[in-house]
Amino acid sequence: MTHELSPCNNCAGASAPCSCHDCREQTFVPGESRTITVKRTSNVVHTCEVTSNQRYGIDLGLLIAPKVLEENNKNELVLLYFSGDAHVFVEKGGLLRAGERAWLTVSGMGKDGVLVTLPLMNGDLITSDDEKNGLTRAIPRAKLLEFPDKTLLTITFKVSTCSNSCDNELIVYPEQTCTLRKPYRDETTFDDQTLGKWVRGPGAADPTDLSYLFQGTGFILKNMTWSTSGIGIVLWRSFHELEINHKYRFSIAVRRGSIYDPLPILSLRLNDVDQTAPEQLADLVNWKTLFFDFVVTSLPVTLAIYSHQNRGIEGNDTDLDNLLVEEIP
Ligand SMILES: [Ca+2]
Repeated sequence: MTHELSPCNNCAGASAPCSCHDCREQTFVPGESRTITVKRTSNVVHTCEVTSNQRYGIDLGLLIAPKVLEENNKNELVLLYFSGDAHVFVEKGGLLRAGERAWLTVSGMGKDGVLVTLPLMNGDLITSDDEKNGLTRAIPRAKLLEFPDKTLLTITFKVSTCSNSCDNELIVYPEQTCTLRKPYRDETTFDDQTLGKWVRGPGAADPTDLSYLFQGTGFILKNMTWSTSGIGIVLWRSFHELEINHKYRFSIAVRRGSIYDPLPILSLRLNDVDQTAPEQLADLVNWKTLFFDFVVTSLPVTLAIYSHQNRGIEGNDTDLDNLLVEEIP
């Protein structure tokens, strides 16, 4: 088999041209037992001369597939349960030898259906620390977040068997896969001057009740209650995409929307039941975050903001922003 690296990494920077691009790659399946002949070379980078041959008595079937350290026992990489980067780990032993080269990639289908490959090592030298303790490399969290939820990630690890030869053989470790799980997050900021997927309820029945106002860095939603009655659901939405037994937080930033009495009184509801105590909003300046946490037991889940103040045009005015439904640990 001819592998895809051409010219090989070691010759790319050489001062003299090198023609030995026909590198070979050895692939095997777990459990397979095979003895390979590996050419050992000198450390002279520019010549690629083979100065000695050495046989590794390695049973390739005993090579241990790389693993993602943060994955759970269901073979899932759940971003919700750790912070920062994930890490690929290759056990010490096997073919981990300081000074030799390795290729480590994580790949999966990107959002647009195109295969995305993250090169964690691209012909980089294995260090003595890697050889001694096993090799660990980070998968940047920001890169993982660019994949869709439930992406099947494939981890591929290859090593050259000499640091300087072009005529090397790449040994491919058993492939590892795990499923990426991203926490659910759905935020409505009103910055596009729409309600997004939220629906106006009887607590803001008149089309003129709700309006958008630019404040600082974006738009907020104002409920000026021009209707004759301001009581009832202001905004609601049914969620079909949440997952049973997963935990979520529903939150919104609110404050009093004008100097006129009476004060607005709001609560948050889950399936038509109050989950926060009705809260009177007296502060015209500072936002207050109303929130509650819930575990999904059946679908769909209907979330709502409920107005308990039964007044229309006089007072009962509210500012609302940043409606957020997010999965939590
Ligand atoms: Ca906003």
